[in-house]
Amino acid sequence: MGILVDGVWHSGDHHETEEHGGKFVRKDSTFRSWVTPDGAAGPSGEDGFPAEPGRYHLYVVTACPWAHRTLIVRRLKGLEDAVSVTRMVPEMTENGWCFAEPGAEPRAEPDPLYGAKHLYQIYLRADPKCSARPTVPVLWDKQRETIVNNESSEILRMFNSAFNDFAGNPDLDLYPEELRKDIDELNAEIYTNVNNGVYQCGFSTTQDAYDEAVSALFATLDKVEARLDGRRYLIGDRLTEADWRLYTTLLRFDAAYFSFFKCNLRRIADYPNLSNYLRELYQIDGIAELLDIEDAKRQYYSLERAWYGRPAIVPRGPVQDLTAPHNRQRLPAAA
Ligand SMILES: N[C@@H](CCC(=O)N[C@@H](CS)C(=O)NCC(=O)O)C(=O)O
Repeated sequence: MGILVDGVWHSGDHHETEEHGGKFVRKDSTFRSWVTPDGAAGPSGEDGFPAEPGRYHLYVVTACPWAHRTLIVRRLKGLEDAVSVTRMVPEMTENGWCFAEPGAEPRAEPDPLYGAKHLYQIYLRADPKCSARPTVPVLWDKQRETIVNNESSEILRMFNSAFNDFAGNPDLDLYPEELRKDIDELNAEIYTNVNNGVYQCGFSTTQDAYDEAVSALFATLDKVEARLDGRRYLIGDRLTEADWRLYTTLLRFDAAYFSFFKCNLRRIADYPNLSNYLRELYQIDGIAELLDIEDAKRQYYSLERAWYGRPAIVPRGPVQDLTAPHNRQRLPAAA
């Protein structure tokens, strides 16, 4: 998990937890411009890029929960023809994320734009003096040949509203005006304690930091379990971005976070509401195929090499069936 400093690539682990008492503190994303329908500035005055079909490219690792959520919204909005995608190899290497060799991977491709080998080369193309962690997802502008944005929560919002003129599903709104306050509040807690919380459990380098993270994670999961008792979805009777942001963590939980990140007080399978809710979302048309859970296991366990200096061993289990029926029809959903 290397890092770029002033345009120079440094391999190795650079999480600097010792500066934060053993806690994992995620760095803010670097590129924060916005695509808007007409190229006007973004919601907080960010540089604007105009939405145009075929102009933007998404670099992802499907195993990454942050990248996965942008793929989900791209799919739900019907943006497959408008925004192209390259999937990278789901394995963390000395050189960070890598593009696949032609034909070598079942679910990853070479870089179609520049023939790059590593993601950090794409960051350097955007800014030769770049200082950043080369993370996925990356939204790339083929015309200006630069990174528009590498923050998934923002890419998700752009896909939701900027490309409606050529989206297959322009009427779908995952962040409706009247629900924004509730969505933002839930997102904040779920991001801190769950989406990022699992990483804090896994990346902590002191017992206290881990103990704090694991308590907060399960306190929030317990709360969400209770919330889903009377509501079909997180906000109520309609799916919003809050659900899809939670979904990508729930989907990886039992297969990766429970074991590899020591998030092991309970499995999602042990929560009746969360597990049924997870299966409902997984079974929505077009969703399951966006991630093969084996890729997620491969991605997380690939860290064993960097952490323990030996080849990674990917565990066989757990046995789980996300296609099994769910019971969520008992709660009302909006038409
Ligand atoms: N805040 C970013 C986080 C993205 C992120 O951390 N992605 C991980 C993959 S799961 C990554 O690329 N990590 C590489 C690294 O940290 O070096 C977002 O939501 O887009």
